[in-house]
Amino acid sequence: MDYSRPVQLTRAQLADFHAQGFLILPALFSRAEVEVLRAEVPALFAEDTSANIREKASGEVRTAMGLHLRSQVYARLCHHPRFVEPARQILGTEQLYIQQAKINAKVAFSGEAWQWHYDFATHHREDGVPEPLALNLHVFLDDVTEHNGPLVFIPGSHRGGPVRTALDTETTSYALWTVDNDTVSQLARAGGLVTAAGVAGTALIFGDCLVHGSPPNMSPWDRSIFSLILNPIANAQTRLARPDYKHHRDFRPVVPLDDDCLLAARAGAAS
Ligand SMILES: O=C(O)CCC(=O)C(=O)O
Repeated sequence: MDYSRPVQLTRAQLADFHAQGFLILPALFSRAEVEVLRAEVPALFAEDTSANIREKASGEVRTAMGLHLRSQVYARLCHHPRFVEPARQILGTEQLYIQQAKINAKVAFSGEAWQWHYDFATHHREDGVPEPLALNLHVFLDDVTEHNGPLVFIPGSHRGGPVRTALDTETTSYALWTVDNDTVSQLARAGGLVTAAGVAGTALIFGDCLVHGSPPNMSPWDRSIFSLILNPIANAQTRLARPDYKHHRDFRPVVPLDDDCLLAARAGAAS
């Protein structure tokens, strides 16, 4: 991977994204960059804030939200050209705002599931987002394997548009609009299932109607993934019901920083 230039997706990758609904970009961020990101995590998880949402059973942090407002390093990551440029390319606009910036952790032995869902169900029903355009961009902060609670995608499940959902407030501590088993079976019969695994630094990009979920982490290995949601400003939320950390209200366009912005943050901190 050439880390010296902003990543432009190839035509084949763009075609794949539209056909499958997601991309897996192995080692998009280097080990050194991942270390800069990981170094922030203990202090963020230790904060006593409603933006740190805890697992139902263990009380461990399940998701830590609003991160670009809580950490300079994560603010840089949200403006990283390797995230922003592909998002601009896919969506065909430079006018994107940061909708959500979080880490989903799954602690060894106790990290809980994310039920089958697609993101637009929540964006539309909770926040009044008009169209399923938002992109979810992930970077793995740990190696993610089939054992430690990886995301599982149903390829092509976005193609028929939004499917039926119901609000699940019981299964986990995070209320989610979920897809029922019959619909998942039908979609998986057509598209199969893909496990999104890779070494730390691997990135994912997936669309707002792609059905996905992730199993509990019963392995002895932690699993943390950073997730940035970028949405076109023209498609912004129309209902400000949820807290800012779940859907940010700053609709200014995200402007990419230099490609070395993460390593520069570490150099700045050391000097
Ligand atoms: O972190 C996970 O396992 C699930 C994340 C997810 O479903 C999402 O970002 O929409």
